[in-house]
Parts: sequence; C-alpha cells; structure tokens
Amino acid sequence: MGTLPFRSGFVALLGRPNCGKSTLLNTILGEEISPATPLPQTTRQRLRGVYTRDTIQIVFVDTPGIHKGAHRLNDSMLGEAKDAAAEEGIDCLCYLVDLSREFGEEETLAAAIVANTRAPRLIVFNKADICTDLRETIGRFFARFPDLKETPAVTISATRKSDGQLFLAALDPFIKEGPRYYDEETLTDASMRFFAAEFIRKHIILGTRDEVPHAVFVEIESYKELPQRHEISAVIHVETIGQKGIVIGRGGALINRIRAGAEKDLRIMAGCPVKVSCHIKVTPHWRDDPRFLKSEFLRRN
Ligand SMILES: Nc1nc2c(ncn2[C@@H]2O[C@H](COP(=O)(O)OP(=O)(O)OP(=O)(O)O)[C@@H](O)[C@H]2O)c(=O)[nH]1
Ligand SMILES: [Mg+2]
Repeated sequence: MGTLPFRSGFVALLGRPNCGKSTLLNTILGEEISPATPLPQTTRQRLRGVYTRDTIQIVFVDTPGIHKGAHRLNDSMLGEAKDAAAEEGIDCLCYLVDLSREFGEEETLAAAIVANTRAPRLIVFNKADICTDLRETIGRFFARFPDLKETPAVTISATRKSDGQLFLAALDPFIKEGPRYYDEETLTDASMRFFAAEFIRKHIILGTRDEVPHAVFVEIESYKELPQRHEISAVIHVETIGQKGIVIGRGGALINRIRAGAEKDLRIMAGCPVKVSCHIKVTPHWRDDPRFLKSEFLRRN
C-alpha cells in the first residue's frame, strides 16, 4: 500500500456579521484564536487559522462580516471580506448563513459577493440548533437566492465540536494534493501583538453596549517578552469623553475586568503569565482616519 499524498488548501470563511465565522474557526482549531462575541462586526480584519492533521493542511481565512456602514472603518472591513473572496488560489469559499435571523439586506450583499466569485463554493447553514424550522428556512434562502441553488451545502451548529467534523467532511472534496504551507505546530500567521489587541478588544466588547464597542480601537504600544512573563502596554482609543468614562467604569471596575479577562485569554496563547496595562485616550473620528484603517497598521500594531 502506498502512502496517501499530502493534501492542502485555502478556505475563506465569509458571511454577514454575527453568522458564526470566527466561532467555526475556533471550533475547528480547538483553540480560541479569533474572538467571537454576540456583537456583530467583531472581526475587523482577515486572520489565518491553520488546521493540520496527518496528511492534510487547511489554511482558513476568517473575515469581517459583510455589511455597509457609515465609516471608513466599515468600508475597510467590507474590503477585507471582498479581497478574501477574490483572492487567487482559494480552494473553497465557505459562505456561512445564519439560519436564526431573518435574511436582510446584508444577506443580499453577502450572497451577491459570493455569487460573483470564481472560487469553488460551499454554503454552510449555521446555528441549526436555534433555527425553529430548518427545511422551511433553507427553502426560503434558496427561493431568495436562486443563483446559489446548485451550490453544495452543509447544515451545522458551529458551537458544536461534532459539527466541526461534519463541516470538515463537507470540505474534504475541495482539498486537493498540495504542499504543507505551515509547520505542524503553527495555528495562525498573526503575531502576539495582534492577539493582545484583539483579546483586549474582546473584553471591551463583552463589557460595553450600543456604540461603545464599535468606537474602540486597541493599539499595542509595547509588547515585551520577559523570561517569566509577557508585559503588554496598550492604548485604548475611544471617540468621546463619555466613552472613556464607560470603559474605565465605576472606580475602575470595568477596565480592571477587561485587563483581567485579556490576561487570562492571552496566557493560554503565550504559554506564560501575561501582564496587561492600559490607558485610555480620546481620539475623535478615528474610524474615519486612514492611519487607523490600513491593514498594515493593524497588523504592525
Ligand atoms: N446558538 C448558536 N450560536 C452560535 C453558533 N455559531 C455562532 N454562534 C454565536 O453567534 C455569535 C457570533 O459569532 P461569531 O463567531 O463572533 O460571528 P462572526 O461571523 O465571526 O461575526 P463577525 O466577526 O462580527 O462578522 C456568538 O455569540 C456565537 O457564540 C451556533 O451554531 N449556534
Ligand atoms: Mg468574526
């Protein structure tokens, strides 16, 4: 018996905000690398997550939710998703559809972007666990987007580990013979600085509401890898003085919780204790400031 050839591929995860892209990526990798929260528009830029088993490697690309918004930040997020869809060499574009909410304008935009790509496609109907009538809802989806009728589809709950396997099985035919792009231990291409910013932001999202989580930008001023621990110093940009007060919280209660939450998450990734210190700065209109929106700025961060 000969050995099986190594297979590999690039898979983009696309869909409207909050449909479960980051959750699915985390479930498959068995580790939280892409913050997933109840807030739509959590993910702001592309992130690669690498799944490697004996003879297969899949490079997943998580993307911001497809939506339109008033700020340049929204345009930049939409650009990130469109670029991921149009990238050469994508072996499968997974279009995640949230079955638990009405299909609205964002779904129409997402479906149009997906329908216009040349990459092979898989529809991933998600949140099956909280959909009241699967058959009817999926029927309504195809009635609304008839162009996608012939596209293969799988129905899952991204929060269920066993459904991650179901998804991988549906993806299997798209993954052809190819090289190992990353070594076996690599889970992602992003830096600890990037994760520091993302996990601090995650805990701000979890602790605030309304416009506040959208008005926050986390900048990493310094990231020191000391022998015993990592020390991170961050600036949390907000747009108004009122938001600054909210993020600090009564007697510093919220900012302390944000720090503690981020330290706990980052400790898992860093493999050692992590100390986070933050200060909060009012930077009006950063969401329309190109300096804050360039991917390189975010990645360098
Ligand atoms: N019940 C249920 N909830 C889910 C499922 N998948 C995701 N969620 C929840 O949906 C919310 C959004 O999930 P995310 O993974 O952050 O969604 P996303 O598509 O990455 O969102 P953006 O980054 O904003 O585009 C979170 O609260 C998840 O826990 C699912 O299969 N079932
Ligand atoms: Mg996300």
